[in-house]
Amino acid sequence: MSEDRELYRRLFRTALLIRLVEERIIELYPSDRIQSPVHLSIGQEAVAVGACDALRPDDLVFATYRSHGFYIAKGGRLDRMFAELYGRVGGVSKGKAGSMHLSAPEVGLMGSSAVVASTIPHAIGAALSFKRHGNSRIAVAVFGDGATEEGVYHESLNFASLMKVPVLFLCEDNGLAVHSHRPVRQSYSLVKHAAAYGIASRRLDEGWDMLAVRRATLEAAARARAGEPFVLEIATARYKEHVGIGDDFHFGYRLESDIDAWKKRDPLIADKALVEELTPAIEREIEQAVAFAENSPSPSRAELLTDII
Ligand SMILES: Cc1ncc(C[n+]2csc(CCOP(=O)(O)OP(=O)(O)O)c2C)c(N)n1
Repeated sequence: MSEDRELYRRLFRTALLIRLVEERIIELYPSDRIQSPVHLSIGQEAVAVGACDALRPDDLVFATYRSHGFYIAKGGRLDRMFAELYGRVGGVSKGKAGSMHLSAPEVGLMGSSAVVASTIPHAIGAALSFKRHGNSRIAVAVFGDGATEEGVYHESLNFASLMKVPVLFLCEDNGLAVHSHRPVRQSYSLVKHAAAYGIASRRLDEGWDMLAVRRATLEAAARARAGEPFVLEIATARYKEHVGIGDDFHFGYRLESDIDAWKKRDPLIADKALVEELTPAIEREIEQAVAFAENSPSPSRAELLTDII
């Protein structure tokens, strides 16, 4: 197998794993065994997969509440993720964090947060520490386009630019903040805006293309590693509703035809032969993780006040 083909298969397998995990979540959700709101990333997998593959294992990622994709792409254990969603002690945070606050520090996913933009300054702090220690690691702040309307995003750009910290700002631009489209919320272009802070940037429109995302991230990460903060904005599409497992086209705030246009280019839909080949083994992996969650006990009352701030 050629190197290119092998790389494509590796990325494709991880992306398909993320999609099938979230489709399993959709099946399980009505049973109420998942004790947490869920923000699905179906449609956006290529960003997490392409970006994480371009990072070194010791680079740190700080994510958002839509973080199943980044958790899996960074190498987090699937059984502990399902147990976390179930609110069980086998979960990554003993069931206290749920879907919105996944973390897997052992593989460099440092945290996720329901508070929009709140993990961006955490990434800056990590990057500052890398700089102080003189090592070549980078920190990646992942956020949606809506997060760029928070003051802390702007403060973070300013601080990163002044201090020249090794940070990659990675924007998943799905064009929506809950039900509001980007043009009614922003009058600026992210890349022009970065330039105003003296920060290099790039926008990638082909957010369905895992290899293109990987290439763009490799370049951006190299700049960040050299102490040049970088903004990488990647266009993508959220197929499902903002929070929950449904399709919400009946609300009329977005068009199904726009999403269909993304689906036509989505390799997880277009490459049927590879989906068919890889699905059975992935489904077995998912079932083992679900079984782990089902068999993990609920936390006892004595756990109520442990490990919390
Ligand atoms: C500080 C803060 N303000 C408002 C909210 C309510 N809220 C939850 S998600 C969201 C939209 C965020 O959109 P975006 O950053 O683009 O991420 P996406 O959901 O599209 O992935 C808002 C406003 C919040 N959780 N935190």
